[in-house]
Amino acid sequence: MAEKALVGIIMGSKSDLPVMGACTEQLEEFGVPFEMIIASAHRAPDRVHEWAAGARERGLKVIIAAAGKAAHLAGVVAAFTSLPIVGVPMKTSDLGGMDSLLSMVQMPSGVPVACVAIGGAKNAAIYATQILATTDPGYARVIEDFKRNMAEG
Ligand code: RP5
Repeated sequence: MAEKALVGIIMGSKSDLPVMGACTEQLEEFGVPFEMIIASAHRAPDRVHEWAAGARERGLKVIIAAAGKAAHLAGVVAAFTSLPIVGVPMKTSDLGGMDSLLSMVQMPSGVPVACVAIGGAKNAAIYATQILATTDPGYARVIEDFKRNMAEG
């Protein structure tokens, strides 16, 4: 049986997949089981609602939400779950991703979304694992090893 997902990844379009590959690769390297869905806050709001509302019950501990342009996805997901959300603003052709970044990071008081850099898919994976590591010593060791390797170059 496949391991139960701890991280949920949602993205607004299949066009986000190439960038989000850096996120899934990092989670795989860390041994973090994840589930992934493509569902836009604008094009498929009902799907987003259903997925986000059931996330905690499915066993997820943290959600990574990636979207571009008027990037409401992370905030909409945050509206439907008490799990922590890490947003990944996508680089865009018209405004270079500033549109995505500002849409995502400027959440109103009371509905937080943590936000990594434009295209920061790998950091989202690391941050999500760090959240898991607050209660899981195994993931804490994984992060400590990762940081040690990075320091050694
Ligand atoms: C957002 O709009 C997606 O997250 C994507 O980054 C952007 C463009 O989507 P496509 O037009 O490529 O499907 O919803």
